[in-house]
Amino acid sequence: MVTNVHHVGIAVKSLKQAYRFWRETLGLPLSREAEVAEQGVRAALLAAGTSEIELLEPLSPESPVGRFLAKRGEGLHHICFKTADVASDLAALRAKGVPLLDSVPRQGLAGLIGFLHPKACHGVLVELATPPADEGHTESPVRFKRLVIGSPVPDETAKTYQDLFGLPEVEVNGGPRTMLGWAGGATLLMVPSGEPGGMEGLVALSMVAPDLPPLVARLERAKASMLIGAAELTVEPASSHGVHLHISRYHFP
Ligand code: CMX
Repeated sequence: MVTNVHHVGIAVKSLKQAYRFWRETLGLPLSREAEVAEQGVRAALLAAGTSEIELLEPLSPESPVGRFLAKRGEGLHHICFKTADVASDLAALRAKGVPLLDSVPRQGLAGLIGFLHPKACHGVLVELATPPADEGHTESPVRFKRLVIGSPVPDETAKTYQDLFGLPEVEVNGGPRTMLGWAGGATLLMVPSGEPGGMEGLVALSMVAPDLPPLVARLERAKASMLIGAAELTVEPASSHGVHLHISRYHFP
């Protein structure tokens, strides 16, 4: 039913501050920015390969993102899957008894959207979006690759995502992990929550930068805390608005 990861939402205190890292340092181009008053946010979509990163600044501490920041601080907030017909997908999920926050679609920054309740997806907030037909594609120097989800029961979690969204399984090298998504494209990796130190839900974002040296130079100029390897780097959450961020030259593994 879903055809790609449309975007990954990140809750931030201030869009202006977050732009310094996500736009200026990583180089992700701004697709659009707008206030979504009904959601209590000012949101910005930044191009990241065939998916996007959505930065969310709360308009008030009482809004859903304001409460999220107060409770958990800045960081990964939700995942949004692209679908051709959000209205019929929400109706099908409702008919299956899946807990929804929106039973009919409404207008969001990503197009027509609807949220499932986090309890539908093992504590992860999932959005479905049908973007406008004229949504363009902007090239970006760093691309979305994978989202890592920590779960005490990774197999069960993967099964839920397969059942609800029809996500195909991508083969990985054994172990207690399951990867779902599109071979060569966006994927979700379900790992036992013990691996990321007991963290459950959205725990890390993995991206690809085929031309790594200029990115490393920009990160160094921005004084980002990071570990640098030969073909990859890991940015500390303190430098990337609460996100455990891994960037590699290669799409695989
Ligand atoms: N991901 C996972 N769980 C979340 C969450 C998130 N982003 N936000 C809140 N929760 C969890 C809380 O941790 C809490 O869990 P526990 O009961 O285990 O402690 C539970 O949901 C209730 O949290 P709360 O702060 O007491 O309740 P809220 O009133 O904030 O309700 C939720 C939570 C998910 C229903 C609400 O945040 C919501 O409606 N979100 C959807 C809309 C949204 O996030 N809009 C912003 C995005 C805009 C856009 O993309 O257009």
